[in-house]
Amino acid sequence: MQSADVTATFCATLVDEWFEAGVRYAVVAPGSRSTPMALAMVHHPQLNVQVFHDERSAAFAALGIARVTGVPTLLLCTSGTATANFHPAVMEASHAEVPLLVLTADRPPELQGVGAPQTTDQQRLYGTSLRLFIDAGIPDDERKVDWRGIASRVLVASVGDRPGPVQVNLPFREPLLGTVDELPARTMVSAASPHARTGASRHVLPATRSTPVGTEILAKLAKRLSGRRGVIIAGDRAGSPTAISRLSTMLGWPVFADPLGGCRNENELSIRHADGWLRDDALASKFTPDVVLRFGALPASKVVNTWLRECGAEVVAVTESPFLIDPDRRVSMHVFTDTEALCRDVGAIVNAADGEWTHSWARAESKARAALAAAVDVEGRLSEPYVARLVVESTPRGGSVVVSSSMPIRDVEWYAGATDHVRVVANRGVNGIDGVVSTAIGVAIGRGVATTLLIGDVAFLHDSNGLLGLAQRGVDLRIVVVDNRGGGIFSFLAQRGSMGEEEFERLFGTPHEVDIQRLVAAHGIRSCEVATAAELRTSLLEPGPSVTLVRTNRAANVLEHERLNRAIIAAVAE
Ligand SMILES: Cc1ncc(C[n+]2csc(CCOP(=O)(O)OP(=O)(O)O)c2C)c(N)n1
Ligand SMILES: [Mg+2]
Repeated sequence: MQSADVTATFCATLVDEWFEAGVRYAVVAPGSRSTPMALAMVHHPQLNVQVFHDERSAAFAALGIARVTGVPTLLLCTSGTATANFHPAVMEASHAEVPLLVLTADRPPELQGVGAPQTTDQQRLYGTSLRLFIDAGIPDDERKVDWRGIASRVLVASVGDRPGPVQVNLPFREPLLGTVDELPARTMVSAASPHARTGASRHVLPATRSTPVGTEILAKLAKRLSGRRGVIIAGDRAGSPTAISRLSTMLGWPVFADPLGGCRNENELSIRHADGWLRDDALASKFTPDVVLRFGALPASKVVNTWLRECGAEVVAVTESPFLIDPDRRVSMHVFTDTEALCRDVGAIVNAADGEWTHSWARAESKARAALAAAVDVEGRLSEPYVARLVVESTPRGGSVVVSSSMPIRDVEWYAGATDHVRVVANRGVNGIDGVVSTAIGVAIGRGVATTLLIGDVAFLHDSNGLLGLAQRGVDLRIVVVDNRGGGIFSFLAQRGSMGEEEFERLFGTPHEVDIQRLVAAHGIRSCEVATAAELRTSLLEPGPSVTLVRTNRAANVLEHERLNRAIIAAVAE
């Protein structure tokens, strides 16, 4: 076989193996060295291939797709600096446990280290963010039998106990254009493999882990949890919201319902606004639990996290991946298992809390909800908390809401109503404000349903390259930009009071003069500006892509948060 044909056949084999295992999406950034793999992707009859100009944007889109499908997304670029632009999304994927198959095209070994153009060291480029690195070497038809193994090794590593990104470095020698020959036969997998669904071919996706909780662990849990005053935390990657909500009802324990955990519903024990009243020390002390049962990641609220750290309760953490998030070193027992199995087993053996405990939480939450609903609407004018509520509420049932760091995610966590009619997604692995528009595009592609993005002006401008080609992607993405002319989060931090206005604005407030609507128009995307709740609702009725701009003021926003929190505290204290 000619070397170009070997390369083409090698790439087609990898793509075939990945598709057979369940991979359905590929995101490709343009370049020459990656040609053999790009062609293998677009020539696959069923693989959905999305092209993005900017590699950073491409990587975040792939992240968004992989996050909502739970299946690894292929991500391809050419050699050189292109590969480094994947890095932020690879970091997020690592921390947020999202499976990504990162494919970096490379120059062949003889062009390494000799100053050849567009050539740099791409080995283990993403360092400790990777679950596995493989350099595939120059495709060689003597090693045809190994080709499918390369594809399946990285795939299995990306969907392992701790899902995450893997990198396959792909050195290709010219010529790059070849003809695909017969592919090597698909591997037979024995039914004994934990990932095999059938004996015929590999089906590793989506990964299912339903490990029963052992009796020894259950006995330990019963001792810690039974009959006690507990609270449940359901954060990102908490696992089955239905199982957690059912356990909450059975035990009479409130659930701190982070929107990312899926338990934020109309149930009276679904606690949405505790961040407000836990700011009051006297009130907070009346709600001290004996034990905290935490599923998944921590919420964003500093108030809630500080209260959890300092209230003295024992903390039991349950995670569906072996990695424990415990920055405060408060966890005394960590169970790595399937949430549904754990909830079922614990529900069967643990006695409920006393009724007074359950009632006091339900009462507080219902008062907080009523007070907030009344206070947040001031003649229909839009504040940042109100926008967060309206964006969630206005997203069609079954749709997605993507929320940017940093005030939008907080406003949704603190002030939004129920979110169980939608899927809420945020990049909270490393909390970056980069790539958020592109992540939302990925979410919209991956789920194929209406998607709303709530984002601040700085984060929006940071990833305005996400708008490249958006008008042509056929996705229903409705972007709401809260434009407070800079970083509103910093007005809540100690930095604000510790320096003069001018220095604060220069370093933290960072105002800008960008005309966002004109920027959006340059990309051929519809936009409008709204000032009232009715206008925002109307604007969100229409399918996207669209951008809705809401102008707010950073200083007034701090006061509005204080006003709402006071209203919540007053109502709960009553
Ligand atoms: C990539 C990255 N750079 C910088 C930061 C630090 N940072 C956090 S919030 C923020 C400002 C965000 O402003 P905006 O998007 O307008 O939201 P607002 O705070 O105004 O709601 C910055 C710069 C970050 N988290 N990620
Ligand atoms: Mg802002």
